[in-house]
Amino acid sequence: PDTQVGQELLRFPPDFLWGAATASFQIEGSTTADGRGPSIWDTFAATPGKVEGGDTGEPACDHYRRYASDVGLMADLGLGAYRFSVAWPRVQPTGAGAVEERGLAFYDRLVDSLLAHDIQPVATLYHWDLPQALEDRGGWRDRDTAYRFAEYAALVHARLADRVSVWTTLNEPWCSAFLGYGNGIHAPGVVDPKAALEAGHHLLLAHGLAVAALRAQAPADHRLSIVLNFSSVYADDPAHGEAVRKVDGLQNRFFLDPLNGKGYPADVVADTAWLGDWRRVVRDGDLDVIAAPIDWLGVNYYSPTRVALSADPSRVTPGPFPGLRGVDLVPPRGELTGFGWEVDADAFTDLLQRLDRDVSVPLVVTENGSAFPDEVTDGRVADVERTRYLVDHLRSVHTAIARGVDVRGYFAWSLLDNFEWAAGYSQRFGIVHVDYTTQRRTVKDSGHTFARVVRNNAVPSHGHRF
Ligand code: GBH
Repeated sequence: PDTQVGQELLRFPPDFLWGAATASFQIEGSTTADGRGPSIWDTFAATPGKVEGGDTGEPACDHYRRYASDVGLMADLGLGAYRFSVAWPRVQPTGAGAVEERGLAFYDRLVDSLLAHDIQPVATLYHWDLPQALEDRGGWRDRDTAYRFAEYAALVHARLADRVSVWTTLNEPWCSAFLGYGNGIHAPGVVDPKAALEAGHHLLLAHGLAVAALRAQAPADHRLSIVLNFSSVYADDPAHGEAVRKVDGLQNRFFLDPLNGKGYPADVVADTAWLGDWRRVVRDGDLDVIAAPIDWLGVNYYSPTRVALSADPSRVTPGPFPGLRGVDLVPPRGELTGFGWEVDADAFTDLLQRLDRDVSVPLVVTENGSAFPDEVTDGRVADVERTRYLVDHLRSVHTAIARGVDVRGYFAWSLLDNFEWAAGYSQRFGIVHVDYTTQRRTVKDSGHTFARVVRNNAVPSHGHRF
């Protein structure tokens, strides 16, 4: 009954890594437990009007206390890997100096529990929860934050290095810089496009310094990476290629090119020059630090971006892209997720093939997923749209691999419904449903489907039932 006529299995490579991803602030709760200091997201969420429904990091998924049963859930799903992030303010409550042993001990317990279930830990050192004390000194606008990050990264790595060998420095510096300091829809909520580009540089510098620090102390088999959020950019009218170039520059190449040792893209530098000279923060040697070799690149993909040239070429484009002018961001079309993001699985294959040309290290899909409003009915969550999104996007990954792209793994975003940043708890991305009143977890149909994908190391060639 599960299969359709003509259905076959599309197999993934033998050692393909299957997992699910989360982030500390989105799931942990317990925001004042065991000496944790405040982060910029605690402050932002406590500021009226910033997060939908006035939602905060409490209780989230209460994962700080329920991690052991959550790891049990991962084991039930058959996951081979789990991507989590470490909360900097748990480890260094003020972002510098003294280590809070109780905070570090939580990640010890989490890692031990994963290993006891044969689940490979994949640790992200920064998924947006900057210690508030560092923001009070300028946050990512201040160069010093990059050095503090490298120190913090080295001490977390030193503690877990005997058990965790796969590491990510930053998750999506695009969001930290451009949403945090550009249009202010994320913490710390600063609206200053020039500062956003400067923050982008300090984040890349922080990555490079952390890679150097980890490399100096890591065993040779440790694998270091950064995770970027990419989008394929399209214009309907081929005459609007200039709009594609501009948005691709700020979405993708601003981060990719310096990591690839090419420095900041000349066209982006020219397009943003009217904001003032943000490159004054780029010091001699910084670009070499940023270009430190990594072992793999994390790819987060959700939706494509559609653009057109504005009728008025000097019009400043409202939205997250600092300094963008003369471009209209075209509304999404076709099937949309509950968040209003466009569903386009072919754009994912395009993206992976493009990255294969632009990147010389293996790729891992570190996030991919969709938000829809789910309900538990008789103990079941029939999330038809999310299941279809999942299977279609997995077929896109399979197609890219068949075309020669070196993709080593796929992590579903997210293991659990969780605190969806400015949208609070209103958007559910989990393959497992969370009832925020009872903290009950219910594996959604998409979760059961993902478990079958993992078990078979394959997706069905047609349809979505499996
Ligand atoms: C990721 O960011 C985060 O890493 C993760 O923490 C988060 O929970 C997850 O995605 C879901 O949001 O407005 O239609 O043009 C995603 C970065 C940037 C992707 C904005 C979608 C806008 C799409 N996002 N982008 S649209």
